[in-house]
Amino acid sequence: MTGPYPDWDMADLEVKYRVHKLWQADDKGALISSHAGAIRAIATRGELGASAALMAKLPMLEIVSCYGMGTDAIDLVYARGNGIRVTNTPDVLTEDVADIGIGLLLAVARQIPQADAYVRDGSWRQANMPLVTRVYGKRLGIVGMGRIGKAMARRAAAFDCEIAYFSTRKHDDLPYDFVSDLVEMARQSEFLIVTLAGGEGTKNIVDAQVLAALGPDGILINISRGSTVNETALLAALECGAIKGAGLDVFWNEPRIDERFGKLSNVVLQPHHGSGTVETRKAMGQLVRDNLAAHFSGQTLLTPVV
Ligand code: 8YV
Repeated sequence: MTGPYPDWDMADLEVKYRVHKLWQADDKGALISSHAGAIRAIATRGELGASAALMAKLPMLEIVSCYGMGTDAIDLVYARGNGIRVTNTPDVLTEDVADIGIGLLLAVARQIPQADAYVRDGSWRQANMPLVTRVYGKRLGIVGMGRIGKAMARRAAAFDCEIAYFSTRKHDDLPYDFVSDLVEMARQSEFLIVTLAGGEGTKNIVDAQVLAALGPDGILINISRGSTVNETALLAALECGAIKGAGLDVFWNEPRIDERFGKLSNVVLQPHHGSGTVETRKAMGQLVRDNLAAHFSGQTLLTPVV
């Protein structure tokens, strides 16, 4: 295991397998080399993944089971080329991640954290709080129209938002406006919600030009991967008011994020916690364990990626 899972998963895994805990080892290289000939599976987390260098050290490796939907941190090319199966945890986390997308949007636009502080610190006794931004009925652009993008759109529809999306293709079955140019969609949107998968193909896709098009009244929400947004451009835009605000669940260099975020008053920050509910994490852990069990009993994998 590259990182810890909740106790209910650890307990089950430790009964069924001989578990080596990479995150606890002082000398990770020594732990890997001393068990390299025996390790047949890696249980990893979305943000930790499995590099080609790690997999190459494990000649008996058969499967990487990821506790997460995103497999951008797993070298899928290496896995494919070396007959290593890869599984992830799609579907079970979709609704929770979309929930936090809406939560962040409301928190930033309606300034819920600031309003909470306003009540607590007694400012309300002196004056009414300054007015905030409406969410209902606004123009909302969704970047990426996969499972989470669709779940986000369903929620935004309940707020009577006008919904557009940018995606690799038009989805004829969806009633939302397809915009093939991301800058153009940002120009048309008051809120931009990033739900894309991470990886090389989407790296820094939200760049300075997209943020400039979103403009000084625009709000950016990122519930996908930090890599999809050019963070240098985002920090600059937030600091100078080129966009109004941002709600961010994901960052570059998690968990040691850029300290400039903490100094901004127009952001609401989350510790990569979109899927972080007890209910979803239980389902994710179950799926990791079920995929491993299926593999080792010769059954079909439940959610194969490779
Ligand atoms: C993390 C995620 O995996 O599903 C994903 O792709 O990024 C998250 O659900 C989660 O934090 C567990 O590591």
